[in-house]
Amino acid sequence: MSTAREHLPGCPTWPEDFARRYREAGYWRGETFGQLLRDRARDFGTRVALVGGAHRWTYAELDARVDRLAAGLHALGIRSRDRVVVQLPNVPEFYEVIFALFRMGALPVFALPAHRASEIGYFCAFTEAVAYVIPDRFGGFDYRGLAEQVKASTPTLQHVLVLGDAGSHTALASVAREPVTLEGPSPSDVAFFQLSGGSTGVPKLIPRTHDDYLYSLRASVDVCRFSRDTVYLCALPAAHNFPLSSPGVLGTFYAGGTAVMALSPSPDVAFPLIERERVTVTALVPPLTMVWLDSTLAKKHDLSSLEVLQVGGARLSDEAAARVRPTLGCGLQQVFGMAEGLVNYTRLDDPETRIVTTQGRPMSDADELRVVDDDDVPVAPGETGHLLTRGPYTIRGYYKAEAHNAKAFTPDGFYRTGDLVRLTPEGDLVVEGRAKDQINRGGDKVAAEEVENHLLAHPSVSDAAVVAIPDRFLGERTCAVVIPRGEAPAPSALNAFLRQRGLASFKIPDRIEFVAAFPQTGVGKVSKKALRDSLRQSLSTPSP
Ligand code: OOB
Repeated sequence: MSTAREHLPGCPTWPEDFARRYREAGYWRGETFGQLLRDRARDFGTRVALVGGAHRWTYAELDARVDRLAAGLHALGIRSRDRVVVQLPNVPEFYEVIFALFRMGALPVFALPAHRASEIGYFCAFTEAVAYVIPDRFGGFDYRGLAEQVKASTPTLQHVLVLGDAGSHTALASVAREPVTLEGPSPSDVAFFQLSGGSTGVPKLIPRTHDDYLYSLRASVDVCRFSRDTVYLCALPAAHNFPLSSPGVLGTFYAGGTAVMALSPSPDVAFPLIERERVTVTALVPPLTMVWLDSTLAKKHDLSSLEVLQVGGARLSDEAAARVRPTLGCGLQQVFGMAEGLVNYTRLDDPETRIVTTQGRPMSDADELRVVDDDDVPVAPGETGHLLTRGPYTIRGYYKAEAHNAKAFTPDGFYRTGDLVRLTPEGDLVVEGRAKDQINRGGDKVAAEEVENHLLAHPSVSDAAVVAIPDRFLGERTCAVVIPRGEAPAPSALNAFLRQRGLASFKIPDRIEFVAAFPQTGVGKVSKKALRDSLRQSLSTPSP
């Protein structure tokens, strides 16, 4: 195995002494994703890897399709380390595409189906992407028009590959060629970019290597006891770190199990799939968990195969957590993770109270945690503080973000998660809040500054501050507090303006309030805490 290759410029990496230690301790084993699929095809060739739509692909079929697609992408001119923005819904082809890219060392940038021109244009431009992969239509939206728009403003973008009716672009189905031998990546190479939920004006890109991500899969598979008998339902957006790798679909492949794709997480789509495919495990965010718990469909479908429901992405209330087993008849596993790395799980055999009241503990004994005060000084045991973390699958920096990295990481390489946590005497984490300027809208992360910048572009907006307001269903919703310039615009007009600027719909404020001035902190900055507090008082009636 060679590790001598230069790293991709702009991707901070682990210091050599850490890398050596992680290799020597066996965390990094010199595997790559391309080889992983090859190995599974060899060992489990005839077993079903992936079910979705009309497809039912065995490991051997998936492997062969990946080889053909990789050859076709290579024939188009896509090369090792080229960036490719992938924005596909929960279809089997998602994995065909990303494994083809993995195998040739090209780098998927994982966009979500909800992203629009603002986000996609930025990802394509920032990563200098050469290709963009989309469905023709999904969720009532035509991605081909979006691709036109993005292509016009991204000089590097040469290919738009469409799953389905390609229109003026290239049909993904037409790309495959006879397999050719391609030089694969090194295990220490970046494999892809995940997106950060972030708190800054633009989303940050998270470079994950084959070595580190495969270790996170192996550890996840171990903790979650995935095996050849696992049937995993992918109900959350496939590109998100949780259903991708905690242990998710990639963990399912690692274990030789079967992944089933649900185009929607709603009970009318997911429950029949659980019944038909005898699904054993799936992952949801808290609001969807509430929908499943309250669904009358639970009685109409046989969900008895379901052993574990994983819930994460946002804080699950203890009350909802306690309802999972009695209502759905399966175990609960809380998952507190982040695309930057660290993932905490409650363990399957933990006592019920620990599962219901905590967000679990790190999956690896090599995860280092610090809980500190505002000055980076460790708090007393059991006190709430900022969570910092470092380890063999937690990044050391975002892609091409030197100035931001200096703030987001400590000098000795700990990632500042922005989460406020406390540690229980048993060593479990409880998420108590958040210090980062972000709204966690039921698992969908909204960076306040990003929305504020878009609002500030409106001629009638003098200043804007975006904050979270409590919500019974989503946990939090987004409120934009605006100081108007002259007469206040209609909230609907402001939201239409944001949509027209191409902002993903989950980032459009749920509520807009107009004020004459913002409360200030001692040093004259906007006090978001005071804003949140005053909104909480004035919004005692739930908004429609
Ligand atoms: C997951 O990843 P991201 O990158 O979308 O968001 C990470 C952030 C965390 O820093 C934390 O603020 C929040 O989401 N979060 C939770 C949580 N899980 C994530 N907050 C409270 N309780 C939880 N259980 O969201 C993610 C990645 C991998 C696995 C699971 C979730």
